[in-house]
Amino acid sequence: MGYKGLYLTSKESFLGCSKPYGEALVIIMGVPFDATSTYKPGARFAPSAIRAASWNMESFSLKRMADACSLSFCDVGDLDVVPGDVHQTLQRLKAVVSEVVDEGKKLLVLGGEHTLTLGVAECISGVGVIQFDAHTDLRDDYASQRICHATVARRMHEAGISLLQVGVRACSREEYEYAEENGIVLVPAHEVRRSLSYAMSRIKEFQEEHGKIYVTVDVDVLDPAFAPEVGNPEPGGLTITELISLIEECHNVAGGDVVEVTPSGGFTAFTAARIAIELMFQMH
Ligand SMILES: [Mn+2]
Repeated sequence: MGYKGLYLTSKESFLGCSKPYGEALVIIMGVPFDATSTYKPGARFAPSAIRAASWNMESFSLKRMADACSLSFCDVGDLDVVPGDVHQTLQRLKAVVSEVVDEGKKLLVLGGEHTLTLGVAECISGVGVIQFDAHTDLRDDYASQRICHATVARRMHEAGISLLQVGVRACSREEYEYAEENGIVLVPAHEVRRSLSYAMSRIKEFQEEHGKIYVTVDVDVLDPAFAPEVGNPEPGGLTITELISLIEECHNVAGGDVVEVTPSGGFTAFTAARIAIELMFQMH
């Protein structure tokens, strides 16, 4: 397994019920990386915190009448990142993701900072990206960085990837205008709160247009009441129930990630683990 041997370190698996790599449809991988944080660092600690949370959660879902441990997934551990070097880390990430995708498998990445989405989504051909996020991340540069958590959506759009951004409530006028001019669809948080069915219909439309989708969940899409431990908390967000309902509308999911959790002993890692479980169900 070329790159996987070179770049991955082993960790105890998500939910503690990982299947052998060869049999698995979904590959879970942690990316413990947070070099470009501009407010609260610590997302590098999230993959292990999310796994630890998952060991203390029920894998059986009463709502779905299904057990997440019966799903076909393999947790391959963490990417061997290059601390402080976003370019080299993205290169390593792309190498591993390409190999996994070439084998016909789907990726579910546990971040890490949001920048890593660039290294995953670009390797899955023909996907439209549904981005759950408080922020548009459409800046051309931020804090003198062109590749960082605040520019990730802009770089994806420039790479030819279509975007639907759901739960947004923090963007500059320039970012808003860029979205308008470039056909990037925004479903702001206040629209989601006003009408969940409206948000669902936009997700459905986007999927009909793009077929395969990639789902990136920046956990700050949730209101800080539900997810206080994130890199850039922004009041006025979604409830976890709303977010799960929207994730359930995502079908034909070719890949996804859960990013920007900065664990510090609270419950946000549990929330992130729940989101990862729901994404994994949608990938089967
Ligand atoms: Mn964000």
